[in-house]
Amino acid sequence: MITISAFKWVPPFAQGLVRDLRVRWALEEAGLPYQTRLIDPAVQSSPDYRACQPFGQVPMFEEDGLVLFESGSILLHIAARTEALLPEDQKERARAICWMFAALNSIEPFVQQLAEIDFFWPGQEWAKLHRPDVVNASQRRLSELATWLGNRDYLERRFTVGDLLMTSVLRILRHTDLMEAAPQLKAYQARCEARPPFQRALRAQLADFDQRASA
Ligand SMILES: N[C@@H](CCC(=O)N[C@@H](CS)C(=O)NCC(=O)O)C(=O)O
Repeated sequence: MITISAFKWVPPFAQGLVRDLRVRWALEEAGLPYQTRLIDPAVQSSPDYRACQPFGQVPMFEEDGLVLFESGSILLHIAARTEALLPEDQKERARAICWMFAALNSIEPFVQQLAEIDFFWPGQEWAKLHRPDVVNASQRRLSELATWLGNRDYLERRFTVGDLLMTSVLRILRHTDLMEAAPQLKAYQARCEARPPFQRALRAQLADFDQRASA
């Protein structure tokens, strides 16, 4: 049985964003059952957990003695097991993986910086000064992504793990109005999030937080 780590609880601003969500989504798309290891800050810093996830973060993936960390690598490992996430055609496969890297390396650093400024450093003078530059950089990347997308339904011919990861990254902007300037990108995100596997994954993450809240 696959085990993934997730947080026992996070504040509302982070619920529905924590990176185990993208792994749950991939597992749902692949039809692979999993269980969660719910952790708290004490576990995060424990030697036992650090042996699985060197940075003490979530998500961590474990199956049959194989332990993986970094959501991108976990997604690639899951996607390689199903045509539902990675096409069999070698060129299409390579393009899907290309979009995974684009999501992680060309979009996420900007939107993550913005989220950190807004959630972790609000009111700090340096953050107020730096924020407009981060907004501009994020907007530029969104506009470039929207241009690529054009009238396509997905980043390539069909839904792949590249879309799953890109959508997961775009969600980080949900507290802003940045997506309003790119209606086709917003529609793309909505199209991917309407998939039943995403809805199941989201419900599962939120249910784990509810479980802790009612404990
Ligand atoms: N690059 C890592 C980032 C993981 C990450 O930032 N996880 C967050 C939750 S979304 C976390 O565990 N934060 C707590 C910490 O960094 O101590 C990945 O994609 O897996």
